[in-house]
Amino acid sequence: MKKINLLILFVLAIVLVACTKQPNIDPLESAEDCNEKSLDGGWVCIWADEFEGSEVDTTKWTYEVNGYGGGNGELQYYTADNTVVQDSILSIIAKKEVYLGKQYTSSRIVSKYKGDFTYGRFIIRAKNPVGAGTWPAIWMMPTMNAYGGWPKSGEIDIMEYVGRIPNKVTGTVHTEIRNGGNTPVREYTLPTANSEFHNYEVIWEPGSIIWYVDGVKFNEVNYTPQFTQQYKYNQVFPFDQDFFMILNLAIGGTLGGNVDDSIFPTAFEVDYVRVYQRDYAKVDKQAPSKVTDINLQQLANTIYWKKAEDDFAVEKYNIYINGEFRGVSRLHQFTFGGLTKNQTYAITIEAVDFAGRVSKISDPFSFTFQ
Ligand SMILES: [Ca+2]
Ligand SMILES: [Ca+2]
Repeated sequence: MKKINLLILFVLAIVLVACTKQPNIDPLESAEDCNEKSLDGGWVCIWADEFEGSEVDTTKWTYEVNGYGGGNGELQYYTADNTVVQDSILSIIAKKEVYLGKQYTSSRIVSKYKGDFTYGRFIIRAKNPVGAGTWPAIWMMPTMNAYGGWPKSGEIDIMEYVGRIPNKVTGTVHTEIRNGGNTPVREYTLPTANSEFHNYEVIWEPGSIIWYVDGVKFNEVNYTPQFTQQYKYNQVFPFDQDFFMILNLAIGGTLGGNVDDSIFPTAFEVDYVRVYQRDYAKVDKQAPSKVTDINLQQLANTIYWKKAEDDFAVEKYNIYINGEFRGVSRLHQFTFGGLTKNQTYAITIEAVDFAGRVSKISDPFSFTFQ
């Protein structure tokens, strides 16, 4: 009898401990108008446009109307009239027509302030236009430019295509130091890029962006501070803020190149845009691992450490000085300010996942402020 009582107590204790470790976040609600509400791995569709109406849904998209040329010498004037929504497809149609000083018209729609996301899985099914001079893109820009104007706050190009190279698509990011010749662009060979619909996809998580075409991975960018010792994380990986979606069809410009005037009208067609986020309340079961390998970085008063392991993802790190909370970092680097010169401090760090589970505190790291 005594043994059984002890056993019951033991089981109750385990249940109690398990209950206190439940995530402190609510489950995600799926978007009603998304045609595929969940995907394996705990992904829930939180925002979508299936283009099932008869016009662009302006509760989700805004037309950017201008002849600015996108900063790339592009030749089109973007109007609010170069789109058609029919048979569950959005067509962005480029035309050869003189309009307000430009020789071509087209459209560009953005989800800014209507669909803004930090992290997630973005799946866009699209078919590229035919013809030299076309330059369609599925991409994302920062809503609030937390780290300054382009490219300091980043740009995520989910899919770019130019009609003069019809059998390839590309994916990349632009940041303050990953720009120009350092842009981590990768090509994916896709002979049917302009004749068939394909799924263009990005999975964006803290410190990581991965590109796929039809489920095949073709590019990956990770934040690894040991390789960029002289920079703050945001100069390398400013992707810890809201980004919005852009769908457009540019004509000519630096990447589009020479235009074949016999191709018009030509259309960039989009079947759907679906945005998924992980339902961490449901899938996350473990706290992150203890932070280890804290190091001084070349950049003054900056430390970095090994990214903590988690069953899904670490959302942030809490930084402590002499046991007192000092600040939060979204990535595995932190720059101190406002300390006393030449004084030595004991730094400890804990990792927190998206379910609010907290790691054990790190061993103290001795740090002298300069
Ligand atoms: Ca559709
Ligand atoms: Ca976890």
